[in-house]
Amino acid sequence: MPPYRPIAIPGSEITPESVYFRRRELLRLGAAGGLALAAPSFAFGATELAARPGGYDPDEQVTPEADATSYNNFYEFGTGKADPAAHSGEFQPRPWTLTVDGLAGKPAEFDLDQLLAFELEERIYRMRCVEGWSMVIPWIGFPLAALLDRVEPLGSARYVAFETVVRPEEMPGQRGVFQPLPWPYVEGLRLDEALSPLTILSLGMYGKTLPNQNGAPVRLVVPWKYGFKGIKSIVRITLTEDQPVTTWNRSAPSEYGFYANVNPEVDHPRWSQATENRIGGGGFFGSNDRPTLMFNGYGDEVADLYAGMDLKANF
Ligand SMILES: Nc1nc2c(c(=O)[nH]1)N[C@H]1C(S)=C(S)[C@@H](COP(=O)(O)O)O[C@H]1N2
Ligand SMILES: [Mo]
Repeated sequence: MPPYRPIAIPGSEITPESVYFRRRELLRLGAAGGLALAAPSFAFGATELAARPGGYDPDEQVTPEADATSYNNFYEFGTGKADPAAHSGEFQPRPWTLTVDGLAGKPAEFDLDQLLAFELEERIYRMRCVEGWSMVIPWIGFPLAALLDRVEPLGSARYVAFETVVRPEEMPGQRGVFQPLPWPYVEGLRLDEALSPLTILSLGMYGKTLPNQNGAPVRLVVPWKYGFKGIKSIVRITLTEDQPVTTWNRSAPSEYGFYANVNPEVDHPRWSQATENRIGGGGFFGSNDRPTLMFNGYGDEVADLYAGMDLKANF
């Protein structure tokens, strides 16, 4: 069973003028609507989530769009959760150039139209932040593997490095007196993690192009890892032989590992990772806390990547 269902947007429907995705009924995922997702090929619909061992609530729902676009981490626009939505209005995600280079037989540059011409799919993924909150987001994107295939990785390539744009004139968090992080924001994956069919480059969410605060125009989504792996507004992807430097690991190595795998047994030094607070979705009486699952519940798909590794030492 494939882990996703193609969204089937013909390339001809995507033009520079209408960079807008067809809104789908399945975005209306609700208690009743979720049942419509029971198509056998859709592994991450609500019904499947409920059926997974280790058990998410049967009513696990897509996070309200208003929450997913107003509660963000994107330090280039400020360190508060409301800052990215409030202070990303000046950011210009078009035109855009994504350079893919390094240990590649055919390094290349991709503009937005070329990225939109990849076969786009919708993926509803559970997302988990190391801070202890989680969401369920309907992304639109394509497997990173498809992009990497295009540039023909050399046999010596073992890792993939990612880099966010630096634009102090459009990103208030990069021009303040207080610089919370070194820029550019950088991230990395091992090549086999990057080639996992679950790993996508996202160009949209909730049936639309990405809002600036969520990483327009193109960002990484790696659903079994903590959110900081999901680097936003990417301008460069580089195939490397050595393990790349990653922003949070460099800033606080004892708190944020290179692997960033969701592992409820490895506490953050200052707080537990055993449970998570699901943003939005009610919880009128009491909390929205739920147990955190190993690999964020995607173990069936990705546990093999870490066979033989000590995931407490490599967190
Ligand atoms: N460039 C950049 N990418 C980033 C961040 C950032 O500060 N800058 N924050 C990361 C963190 S900590 C999280 S939890 C996710 C949040 O993504 P979301 O706002 O789409 O939920 O983005 C990640 N990607
Ligand atoms: Mo995060």
